[in-house]
Amino acid sequence: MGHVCVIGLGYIGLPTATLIANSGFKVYGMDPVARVVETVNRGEIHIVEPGLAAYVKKAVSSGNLHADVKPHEADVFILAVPTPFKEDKEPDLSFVESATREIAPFVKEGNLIILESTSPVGTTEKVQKWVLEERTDLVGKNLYFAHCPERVLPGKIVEELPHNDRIIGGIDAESTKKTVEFYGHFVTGALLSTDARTAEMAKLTENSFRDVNIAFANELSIICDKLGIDVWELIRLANRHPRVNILQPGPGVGGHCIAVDPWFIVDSAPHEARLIRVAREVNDNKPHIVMEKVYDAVRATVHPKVACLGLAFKPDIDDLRESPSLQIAEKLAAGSLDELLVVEPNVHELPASLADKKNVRLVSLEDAMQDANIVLLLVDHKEFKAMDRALLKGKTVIDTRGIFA
Ligand code: SAJ
Repeated sequence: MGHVCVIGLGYIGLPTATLIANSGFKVYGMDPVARVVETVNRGEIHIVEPGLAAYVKKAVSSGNLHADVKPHEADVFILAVPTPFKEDKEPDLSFVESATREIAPFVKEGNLIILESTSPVGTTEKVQKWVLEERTDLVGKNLYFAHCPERVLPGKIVEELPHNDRIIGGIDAESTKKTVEFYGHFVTGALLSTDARTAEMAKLTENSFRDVNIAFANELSIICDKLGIDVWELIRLANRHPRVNILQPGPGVGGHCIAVDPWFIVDSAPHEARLIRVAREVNDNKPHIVMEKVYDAVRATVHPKVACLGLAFKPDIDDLRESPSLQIAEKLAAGSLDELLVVEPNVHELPASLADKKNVRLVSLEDAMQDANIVLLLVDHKEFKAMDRALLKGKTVIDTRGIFA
């Protein structure tokens, strides 16, 4: 079977490299961080993702997965590097560009180069341009380029990766065909052919669709607060209509995808993407609305003691990155509160941004319920859903996820 080089061993690159290795390919994983490379080569993982550890161990011990800080010659190259945005919300393609220029010396005629990173429209064409700038000797030779965006849900990556349908868009028909053939070796979901620009836009569209729909729910929650209506009951009732399916309001939108990708569309079409931009603004503003509610409660309470339930960006995971709940806890900790109790069943210690604050303590749910008189529910973790509601008696409860309703 062929050789594959996967660039970037993060949340997408590592599971992808592992899946391909466990399907019989020889895979060279490349990551610039030496610690990541050493960890993977020991058959261990540096990220938290259910089921991934055993999967990586199997791939490494079979000899099919080996990591290095440098790329390796291969038949197929997969780019799975971050695509964040800059201060002004402009896409930052510097990781894609540097990874592309780094693999260029290893590329041979007939190779297939696949971009998996979520990217603005036109990026796959740029990858082709960057390779040919580095390798003028390959101009006019057969090289294949395609975009195949990842679509897995953090927390369910190992489960979803082989089964999800994939969108595959090449820069030409031959590139699309070769990429479909390649993914057919390890993906059982449907492989849907299109062109590179449509594939890029499809991924951005999926996450923007979710963002706009969450913004709708978040805006409803703000309107309902003003009108004295229970938004959770409202949504439950409205969703009984056969063609209505409103998502759930929350303290804001976290993670590294949904809060980022819509900006790539806004950047490409700033005058046209009006709804998509406003949705982002509504969701980004939600943590501030939650903070205002907490401050109202603090002002109305003698000796206020606030307990934050949850820091993760969504339920039952330990991922605190880009989490609106963490953002809220950090702001509260920086304020004038004497004591902020934090309950996060999925971590053993506070993140650095809270650990150095004298007024913050990571406590058990029981201790928080004992001590706090203001309870701020931020994440619908299973432990909180199962909690005895009687413990909330006499406390001011701010429930951003509607689990106590
Ligand atoms: N959220 C709400 N209300 C909801 C649903 C979600 O407030 O009704 C919040 C969550 O609490 C979280 C944020 O939105 O803070 C995002 O969570 P998520 O579960 O919607 O999505 P992610 O970021 O974990 O993964 C998304 C997925 N995309 C879609 O569902 C369209 C996943 O399939 C993508 O692969 C992933 O982004 C990605 O990597 O792009």
